[in-house]
Amino acid sequence: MPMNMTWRWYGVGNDAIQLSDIRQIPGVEGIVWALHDKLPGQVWETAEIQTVADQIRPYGFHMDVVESVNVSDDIKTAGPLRDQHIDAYIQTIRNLAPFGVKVICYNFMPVFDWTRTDLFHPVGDGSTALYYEAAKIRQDPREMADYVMSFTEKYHMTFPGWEPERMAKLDELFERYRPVSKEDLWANFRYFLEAVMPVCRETGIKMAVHMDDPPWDIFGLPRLLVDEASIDRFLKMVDDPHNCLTLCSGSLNADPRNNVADIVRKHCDRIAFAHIRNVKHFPNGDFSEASHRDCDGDTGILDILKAYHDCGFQGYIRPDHGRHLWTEGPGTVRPGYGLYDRALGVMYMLGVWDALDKFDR
Ligand SMILES: [Mn+2]
Repeated sequence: MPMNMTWRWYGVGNDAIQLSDIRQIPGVEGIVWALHDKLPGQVWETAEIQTVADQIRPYGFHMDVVESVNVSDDIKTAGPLRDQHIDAYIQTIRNLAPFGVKVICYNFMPVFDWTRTDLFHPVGDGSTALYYEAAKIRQDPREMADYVMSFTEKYHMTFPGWEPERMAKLDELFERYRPVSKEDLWANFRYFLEAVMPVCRETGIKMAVHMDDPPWDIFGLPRLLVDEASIDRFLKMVDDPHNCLTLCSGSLNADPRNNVADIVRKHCDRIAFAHIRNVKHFPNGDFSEASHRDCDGDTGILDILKAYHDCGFQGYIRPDHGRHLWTEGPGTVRPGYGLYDRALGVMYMLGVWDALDKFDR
């Protein structure tokens, strides 16, 4: 104790998993939530937040962590609506504060959010998992976007960061990002953070940026939060205790050179939210997501949990993506967000944590 175990849930009518199911998983204290029908740049209204609060709270869960309040392309590219969208973001933070929200997870990835080439790749034991085939990402971004969007069409399921409204204008989006260099993107990031830090100080809400997933440039688009050096730069750029990390172990360790446990030890006080995900690497640069068990992947889950425990981590933590097990498959489950493997992940993490609490004093 006392890290705070949470569970990402997509909302009524948007997630097959019920809050009553989640309550039966030992140790889950809070729901990581969002208003998933909001487009980047829009204000989250109090009444809309209240609706979700009324769903979550009767089950005894807190709603301290929001994932995600998405950052608009105008903010990322310094487009004409940048300041208007920042004002909307600030208003959203103000509207979230009275509900007890403590952490906003977001990302600053250009065009695409997380990127995978197969959402239901066979793991070998009958389960499936998200998979990244390096050769496919060297080709046409449209092909990959069409693949991901085919799930949206077939199963009426939209993915955060893959809004159909944005993906319909993919060529236009690429045009907008074309003149934005990596240094420009850093400058736009800084502009955004410096604008929202005052309301964060006022409300106590921490902005916790998610790592880029995967942590390298894709399709010629720059990506910023990719390794220890870029995380150092980010934290120094806006050196405020409200400027924090969502340290996603699986995103970072998609590049096997990233030692996540070292980063935990270095920046524990600036990690507001820990995503625990295990990844298995293949020699050709492909990777597959794996069960949370340390030996099923290469991410070093035990080292990472030990690092958090040693630091006395008191932030929020959740199982990140899981495999799809048993009856879970296309159409019955959000890719990466099934019930069973994430529940197993919770128990694995709590098992390790409880053992460290008891024996590693
Ligand atoms: Mn993550």
